Amino acid sequence: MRGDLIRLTGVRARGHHGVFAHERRDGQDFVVDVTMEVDLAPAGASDELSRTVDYGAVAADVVAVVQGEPRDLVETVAEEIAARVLARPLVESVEVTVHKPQAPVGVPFHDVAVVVRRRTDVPVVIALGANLPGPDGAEPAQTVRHAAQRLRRLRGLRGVRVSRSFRTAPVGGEAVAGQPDYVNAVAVGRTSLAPASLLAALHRVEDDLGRTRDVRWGARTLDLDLVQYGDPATGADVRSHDPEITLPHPRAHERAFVLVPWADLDPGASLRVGEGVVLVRDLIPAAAEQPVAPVEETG
Ligand code: PH2
Ligand code: MG
Ligand code: MG
Repeated sequence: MRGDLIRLTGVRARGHHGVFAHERRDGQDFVVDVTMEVDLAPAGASDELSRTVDYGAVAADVVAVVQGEPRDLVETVAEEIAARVLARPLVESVEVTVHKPQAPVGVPFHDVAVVVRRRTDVPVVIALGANLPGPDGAEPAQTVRHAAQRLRRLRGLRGVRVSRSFRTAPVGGEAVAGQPDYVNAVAVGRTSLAPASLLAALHRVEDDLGRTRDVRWGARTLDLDLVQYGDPATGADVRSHDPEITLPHPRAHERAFVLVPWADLDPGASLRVGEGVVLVRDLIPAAAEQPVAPVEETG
């Protein structure tokens, strides 16, 4: 755990977990510690409870599991608590310790505990685009390769795979008229970061590679967009209408510069469009008039 933490310790409740009949019958005390990795900067800056994890709610999760369905093993109890805590938005990873100080150990002892560590692991899709040289004169194709490299090393993002790069005509009518062609690619990976934290990390990469934020839809050194967070095929994708972070990306389904690299990388990929879920490759024909061609690889 390398980021900010919320630590809740010594939550005590009575449960009937254990292998022995007398444990099931009589019950005993269980004591639980939970450490959660949560990006605390948004809450610290806004003073809003909705931007962090409510430890009271986590304590209630713990008690519900301890007092709930009796299990043979404390391992199972710990696993269930970890799953509940991880299901809360903003929790990146969790460590759960379940102590059983009255366990039937047979000799005098102080405490016995199990510790499980679990991490959120959500599939994400990121679109990369560039159509201006970088501050050091880097060509857009080079900037996209550089950005891909940064994504592979980003804390909280794992298993990153990046598509080939494609040269694409600017899409967006009036707003983009006269802009140079773009180089676009798509990256997929799995993250433990909450959507807002991942987006903030993408913005830092944009900034580091010379992005200047001036006009909306203006030509840019580098644009990294979060296209999808979670897997819509299992209904587990995040949907957000927050203007700061709209998910899935509201225009991805009609943009060949996203669809073509994405399907090239992952032919079975699916995207939520309204209430439906469609294969990315099936959306390409409707965007066929938008010019997209693989970038020639040089060396
Ligand atoms: N990005 C836009 C607007 N238009 N067109 C292409 N071809 N590629 C882009 O990445 C792109 C665009 C706004 O982000
Ligand atoms: Mg964009
Ligand atoms: Mg953007």
